[in-house]
Amino acid sequence: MFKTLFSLLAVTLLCFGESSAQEISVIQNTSNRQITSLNGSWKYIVDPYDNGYYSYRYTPRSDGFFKDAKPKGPSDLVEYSFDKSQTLHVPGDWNSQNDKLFFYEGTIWYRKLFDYQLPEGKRLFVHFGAANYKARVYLNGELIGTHEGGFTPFDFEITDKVKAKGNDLVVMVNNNRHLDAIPTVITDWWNYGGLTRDVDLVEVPSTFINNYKVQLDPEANRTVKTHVQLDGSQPGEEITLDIPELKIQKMIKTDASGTADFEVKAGKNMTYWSPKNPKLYTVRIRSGQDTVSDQIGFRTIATQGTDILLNGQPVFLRGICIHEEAPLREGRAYSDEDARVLLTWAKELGANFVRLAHYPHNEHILKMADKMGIMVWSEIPVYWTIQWDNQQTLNLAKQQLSEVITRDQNHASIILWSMANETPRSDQRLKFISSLAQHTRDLDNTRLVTAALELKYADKNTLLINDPLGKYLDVLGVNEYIGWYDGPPAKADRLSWKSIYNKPMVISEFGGGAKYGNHGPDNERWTEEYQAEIYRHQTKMLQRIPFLAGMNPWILQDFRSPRRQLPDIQDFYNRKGLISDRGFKKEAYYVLQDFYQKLKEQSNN
Ligand code: GCB
Repeated sequence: MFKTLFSLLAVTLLCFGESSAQEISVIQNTSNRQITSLNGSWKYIVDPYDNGYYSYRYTPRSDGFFKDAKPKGPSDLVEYSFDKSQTLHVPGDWNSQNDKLFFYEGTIWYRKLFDYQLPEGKRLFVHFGAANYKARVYLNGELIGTHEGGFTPFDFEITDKVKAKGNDLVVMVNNNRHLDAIPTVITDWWNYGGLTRDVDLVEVPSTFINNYKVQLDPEANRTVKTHVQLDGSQPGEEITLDIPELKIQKMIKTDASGTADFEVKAGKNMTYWSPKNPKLYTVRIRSGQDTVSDQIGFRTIATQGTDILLNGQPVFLRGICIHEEAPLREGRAYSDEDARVLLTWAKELGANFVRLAHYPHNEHILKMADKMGIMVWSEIPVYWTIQWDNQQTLNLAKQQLSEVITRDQNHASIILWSMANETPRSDQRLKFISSLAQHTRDLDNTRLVTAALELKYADKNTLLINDPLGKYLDVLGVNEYIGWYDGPPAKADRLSWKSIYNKPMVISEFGGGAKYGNHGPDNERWTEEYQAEIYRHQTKMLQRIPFLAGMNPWILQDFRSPRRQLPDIQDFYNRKGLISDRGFKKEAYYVLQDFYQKLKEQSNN
């Protein structure tokens, strides 16, 4: 059985938004469900010509690698074999697991065998945390679904296809870059391919809680708003919300579409989530045989003039950008442990905020940020050059937004949804991104909308924020590289900033490159001294900007990039990290740490 047609087609008046938007059907909070992990060793076949998919006439084959065929006798011709192939670890990108795959872009076929005894009346889904970039998923030789987009979750129901013994799950993953995709062909990060996040079998009752949102109503004081969407339900099913510590228990019936929307007033004793006190409440939702439990923090986030208000109080975002790369090994980050190390470094730096650049990161880091009290900027890879006129591309961007919002809408840590990074001004781009902003607000009005804009000079000494996109944003993100791509570090001393908007601005990037251990004068590129000098001048300049509400220097750690080739310095790393790829702190780390220490002393977050 596929997910009920009903839930797939449900166009729901979404949680606390103003107008309707398509609800994405993906099971939320899988780690708190009944799961069987399929992580571990998977057999794989490298297929640069898509030979396992296309015939020599370039038509799809009916006997492709998804059949996992074996010769039936000595005369039988089968020109591939999963059984005889090597293995890759899942989760994990392929590039960092085998030297020969370091630069590989194309198709890899993965195979996992498993047994599963599905009890009568239960349903089973195979859930992928992410697969970069396109995935075609087959079970026992049959296609069960496809997905596009490298950083968001998806699942397919296999209730009627799973066997008690000998299931054969094959996934064709392809990470070729495309002009009309999100992201497109040029990025300043590694195009890690593969099953980069957890893969699980999720067992649920025949009617189950597919999606829920339990958040404070931004419009009403201490009101907990709840939205629940059941899958497989009859109208009028009972739903119970339980927050024992707040003595909240509320029972309600779903409407004809299996949805329930309701609100409950929390008492005065409710503690708001904040970096100082990242209080999480155990929240339980029950319906029939299904119970989902979560740890949810309650907070509000809003703007007032040029301030960002957390729980009604102005907050300055002391941030740092992070790519989803493993801190202490090569490749994509995917674990709780990776998240702990990255966020501990950010915390030691004095940060209360991180920008998870440039695409949705894995869920482990959001859970960790909730627990550690770190506010998060989350974004989709609408980066640099996108086909602004292409409706399909816009749909894809919206789909990625829907998927990440559905997955993360209960994480208190996320305060900002970012629509795009450094996109060139044009009418088409304005239409595209403003429509993403509207889509985001339709799905979630408990967070603010931002984008990382490019800088404009009004004259030689004045920077002016006047990008027309600013009109559609709550918070203006601005990337600038004064001292690196834009003049020497001391140039920052003579600049003043103006904005046509009465809105908060966050410097979403600044920085410069240094190779750890490379020392020299502070005007010599790639030395730690030069990088530290940029941070000294930048931090002085930033203090003079009246509408500055936060900052996210670029970046916590050196990261892989195919665009950074300089031998002995870059060697395919972007070196703007404050910490080296091996985990060593550079001089600039300490400059920023001192600055954040001073800011911290002046604030209560
Ligand atoms: C940027 C981009 C970021 C790059 C960075 C750089 O403006 O947003 O993705 O990595 O500059 O290092 O040039």
